[in-house]
Amino acid sequence: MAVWAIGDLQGCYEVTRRLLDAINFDPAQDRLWFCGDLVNRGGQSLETLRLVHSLREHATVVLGNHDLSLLAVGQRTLEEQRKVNPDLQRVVMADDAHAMLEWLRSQPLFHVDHELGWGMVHAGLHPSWTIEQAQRCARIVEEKLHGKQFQRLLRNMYGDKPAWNPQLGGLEQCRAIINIMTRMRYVTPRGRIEFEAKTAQGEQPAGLYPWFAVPGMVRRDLKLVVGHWSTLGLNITNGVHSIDTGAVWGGRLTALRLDSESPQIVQVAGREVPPELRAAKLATSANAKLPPKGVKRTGATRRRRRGGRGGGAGPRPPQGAAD
Ligand SMILES: [Mn+2]
Repeated sequence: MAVWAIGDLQGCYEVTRRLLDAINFDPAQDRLWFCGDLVNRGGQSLETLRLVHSLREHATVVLGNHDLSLLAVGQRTLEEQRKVNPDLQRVVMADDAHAMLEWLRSQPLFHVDHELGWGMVHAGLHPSWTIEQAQRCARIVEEKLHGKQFQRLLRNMYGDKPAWNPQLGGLEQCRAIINIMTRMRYVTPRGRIEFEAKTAQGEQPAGLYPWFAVPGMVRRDLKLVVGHWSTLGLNITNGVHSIDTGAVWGGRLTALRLDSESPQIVQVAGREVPPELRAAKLATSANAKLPPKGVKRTGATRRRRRGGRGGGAGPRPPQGAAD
């Protein structure tokens, strides 16, 4: 029995398969936690979503910004769907799209397992939120997303405003929670998201902090595993384990074992991409904080991906959510 958390797949099907081989994943015994952004940009989003959907009885998934975008695209007209990038378009046009998207829509934003001692969210939690507050906030959005009014939520979730405050209600409250849980990286000392700052740690504008390192932030006993931030690289700070190591940008795909005493990490090589793209989106060794031991890297031989077409070329959904 092993529980592994896996970083952002982003439609990298072959990479995902290699990682499952590298951790000797056994569906009869093991559990997988996927920290969101299963799809988009990798070119094999359909295959990736089918794989995770087929493993759903053995997997826990939280939704990322790209997963929410896919759900939104799934609700658009055929004509509008034809304008979406080919990677996502293949998903929504597939024969089995309905079953997969209905399953995806039923997934949570935040998952907590007190027995295991871990929580999982795609981007992060507001620096002022306790675990209980975060669970309440997640539930507000999940109730709308899983209910009859989900189309209204998907149509109104885009936009950077308003910033979170406890007085918000309705769709504005949902938007603020979605932005925190699926898009946040740097915040001001008061926890307001700076959406434009996406750089590696140490290169951000003055006065901004990673959401997990804000002075005076709430103390949480639960360890957290998150994805979303490829320029941060593998990073463990204040109990927050950030494991998006940019597989889609030619970095690595990371698995973190959650049910072991010391952090056990297994990585495989990500997708092949042009060097300039790689440099822009990945943590450099200087700013990525790697744990000193227990890191096992396998599958280092980089396999060339045929087809070469990334999913990021087409028009993005209106504003936000695709970052
Ligand atoms: Mn993301």
